[in-house]
Amino acid sequence: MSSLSCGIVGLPNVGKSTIFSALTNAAAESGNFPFTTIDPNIAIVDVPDLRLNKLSKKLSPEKTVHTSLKFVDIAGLVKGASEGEGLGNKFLGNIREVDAIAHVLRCFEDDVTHVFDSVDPKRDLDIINLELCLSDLQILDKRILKLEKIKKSGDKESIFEYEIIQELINLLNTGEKINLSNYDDNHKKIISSLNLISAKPTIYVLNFGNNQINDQKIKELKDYITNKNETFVEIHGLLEKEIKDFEEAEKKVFLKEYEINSTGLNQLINKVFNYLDLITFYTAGEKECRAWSIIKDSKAPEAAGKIHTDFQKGFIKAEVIKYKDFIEYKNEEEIKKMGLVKFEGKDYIIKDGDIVHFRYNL
Ligand SMILES: Nc1nc2c(ncn2[C@@H]2O[C@H](COP(=O)(O)OP(=O)(O)O)[C@@H](O)[C@H]2O)c(=O)[nH]1
Ligand SMILES: [Mg+2]
Repeated sequence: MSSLSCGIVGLPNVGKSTIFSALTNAAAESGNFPFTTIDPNIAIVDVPDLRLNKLSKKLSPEKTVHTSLKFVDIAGLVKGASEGEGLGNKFLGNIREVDAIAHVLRCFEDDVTHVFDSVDPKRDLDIINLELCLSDLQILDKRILKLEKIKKSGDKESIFEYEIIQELINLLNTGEKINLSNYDDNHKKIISSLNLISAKPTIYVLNFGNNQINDQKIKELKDYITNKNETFVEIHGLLEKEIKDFEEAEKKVFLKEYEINSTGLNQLINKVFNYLDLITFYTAGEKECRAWSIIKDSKAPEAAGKIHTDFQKGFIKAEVIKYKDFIEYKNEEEIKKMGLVKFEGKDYIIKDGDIVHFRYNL
């Protein structure tokens, strides 16, 4: 199964690569946070999951498998990227391939120069988003030219798509990104098919340092993001990277001294995961405890198909135990006795936290 991916995006020198290596180093060091580096710019990170940890503790399986997320450190975009400036088209292409975006904003002052010689995350946010919008406008302009011809034949679908695209063009021209949650399913389907960067789920990463910008500026930035109905996490990128070699106890003291919690990275991973409208179900046995992610509102056979296509083809039923019951009772026999194992058919919608055993016929 391929992992979902998150691109780390932003202007040069805002701390993207620092955060990328903090992610992977944290993984290497803590052990409960494993990762694999595929490429200097690509790493696959396990999604921290307290429920899975508990299941595993209860069953002591031979193997525990988390769901994973792929992070891609995408080189800095510059002003004019959508016009090809600074290899812009290549980097924008990299962004088009990911499922979600972590947009890093520099909130620290430093000797290291910022591309615009001054630190102003709100300005940076607008610059990057404008490039994303412009890049999508190029795609939409091409598409609408094609549709103009087809639509003359009176094809209803083309006319509908034409109207949506016109709406999107108007929006992007104002420099605002596309918020999928503002649209109904018919619109969403078409918008998703266009694979627009400016419609990808985005989390802003406020990257702080010792020498951070003043509180007023930070507050303004947070309000700005919140007013757009978007979300952010706060990270001390350099610090989280530098304490990688510390002992666990030493690390705690250090973080306390700086009055920060070490969960900036965990928060980022979990938020990306939630933002993608995913839920987690589990398979739990003595051999393996495993977390699986599926799109919200998926039915049981689709969930079975995540594990193996044969499970989906030959689906008979799903035996479902709620996570809470699984943890509360001593063993499955007891859960059965209490009538808490439910047999569900092909129309059952998998719920977050379900522990599922699929029955199938090959
Ligand atoms: N003071 C401080 N410096 C940082 C922080 N994060 C990154 N840097 C420094 O800023 C420079 C650029 O960071 P880098 O991660 O390479 O930025 P990128 O171009 O966005 O990938 C490097 O010299 C980092 O050490 C931070 O949180 N605080
Ligand atoms: Mg970099």
